[in-house]
Amino acid sequence: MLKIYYVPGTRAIRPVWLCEELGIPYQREEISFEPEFRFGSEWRSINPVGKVPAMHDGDLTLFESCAMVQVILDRYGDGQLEPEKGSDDHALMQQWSWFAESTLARPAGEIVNHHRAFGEEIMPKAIAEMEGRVRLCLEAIDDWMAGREFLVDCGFSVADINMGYSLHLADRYVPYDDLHNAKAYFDRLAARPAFQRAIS
Ligand SMILES: N[C@@H](CCC(=O)N[C@@H](CS)C(=O)NCC(=O)O)C(=O)O
Repeated sequence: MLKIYYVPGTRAIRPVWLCEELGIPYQREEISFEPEFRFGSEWRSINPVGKVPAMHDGDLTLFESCAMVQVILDRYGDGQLEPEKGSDDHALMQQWSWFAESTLARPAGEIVNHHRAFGEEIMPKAIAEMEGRVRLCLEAIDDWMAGREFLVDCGFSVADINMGYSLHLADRYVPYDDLHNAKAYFDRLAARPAFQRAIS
């Protein structure tokens, strides 16, 4: 059975959400987010950079959340939640999945890391620069979502799972209530019972 290492509020939500959407059996193991645990040899033998999440499937160990989502889909998805491989929609699904993690979640995650690392000594100019990059991404999503229900026209896909977590993260530091398409899109995702189960 799949085993997903989980900390509430982290990117572990992505693979858990996918399993909840598709009814894929998995074991959720909650671990400590304390640095003492994450940077200890036991956890670093699973996730070599001391981050969360990680996953086992048999002998396979993975430590990138969007890769976990894709592998779970490939192995257990039965063709669900992704457009036909090679199609334009499939390409867009991949683009938005990569965008979610490498373009939006990167500056948003660095804001979190700076607050954690520097506390009161936070550097306002650095934070403002990162917030600006998050905002640009949110505006791009807002434009794209005009007249759309989900990222890819053929329906809810794993791109929405990957993006849903990033929007959840971004909202904590760069609220975007004024971006009505992006906000309504996230509210639709957040209302899904599988998302609710994944974050609880
Ligand atoms: N690209 C990685 C990023 C993992 C990541 O940054 N996880 C955060 C929690 S959501 C973390 O462990 N942060 C602690 C740290 O960076 O030390 C993924 O998608 O799994």
